[in-house]
Amino acid sequence: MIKTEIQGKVGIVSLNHPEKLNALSQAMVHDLVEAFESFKAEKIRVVIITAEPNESNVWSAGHYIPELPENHEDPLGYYDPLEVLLRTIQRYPGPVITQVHGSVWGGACDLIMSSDISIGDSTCSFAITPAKIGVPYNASGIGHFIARLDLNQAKEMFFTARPVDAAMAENWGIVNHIVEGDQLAAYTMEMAQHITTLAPLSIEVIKEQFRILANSQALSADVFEKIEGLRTRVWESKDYHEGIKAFNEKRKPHFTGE
Ligand code: YXS
Repeated sequence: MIKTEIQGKVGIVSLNHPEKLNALSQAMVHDLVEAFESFKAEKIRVVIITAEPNESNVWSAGHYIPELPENHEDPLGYYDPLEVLLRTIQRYPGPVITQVHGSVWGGACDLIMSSDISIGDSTCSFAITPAKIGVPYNASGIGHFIARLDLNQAKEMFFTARPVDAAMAENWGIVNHIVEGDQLAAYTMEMAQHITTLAPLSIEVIKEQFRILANSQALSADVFEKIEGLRTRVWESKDYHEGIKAFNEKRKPHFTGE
């Protein structure tokens, strides 16, 4: 489901499941986490995540919806495979760059926010979609958006679930740069190769400090339990099941707030 390649000290991992628009299934996430582990063992300094092109021009359709649990379980719990992948990216001991051609949906948008640098072309767009499906998004995920965006921009993304286009994404800082489509891979690789010429330990430790400082908002146990209680109401709701059912039946969901 993925392709991997190494160029010097740069690892490239490419999402490659066109039939399901690179939706982040457990199987694909497993392969991705394994690729990161093997890059780490080989002391790869920078990882680029990209996607093989598909007819729908989708970089990734997000969480693999048929795998969202319907048995009264948290759909985005700490050990959900996608959550494990996001932490793997954030804890990788070198920068992870996302190279984006096409649209990015749901959990894949969180993956972009969890990467260190993003570079896109004019086709890229970004939508965070829990409100389309009835998913109680988790606190760590919301934190990834707050760390990257202004609060009002993050709220607009979550409340409308609409794609943010390339120009707006550059303006808001979802991506660092928008470049011409035919320059995208070369531009990204040049940046990655340049980073590999700099001091490895310095970069590794700075990245870890960014991660710690971005997460430094302390939550009391009481507040954390309140958040979990609020979210439980959502995954136990009729709307959550309706969102998944509607996707499977290829129709618009009918939400009632129950
Ligand atoms: O019917 P077949 O077997 O050909 O499969 C279709 C789709 O069912 C499948 N597919 C997916 N399968 C599992 N999980 C997905 N997320 C997913 N998305 C698509 O791929 C085949 C081709 O899709 P199709 O026919 O709809 O392609 P299209 O070109 O007409 O439309 C492309 C999209 C991206 C606009 C459309 O596929 C779409 O809206 N997909 C869902 C995007 C989305 O809302 N993703 C969020 C997933 S849930 C998630 O990530 C979090 C839990 S949350 O929402 O909370 O952030």
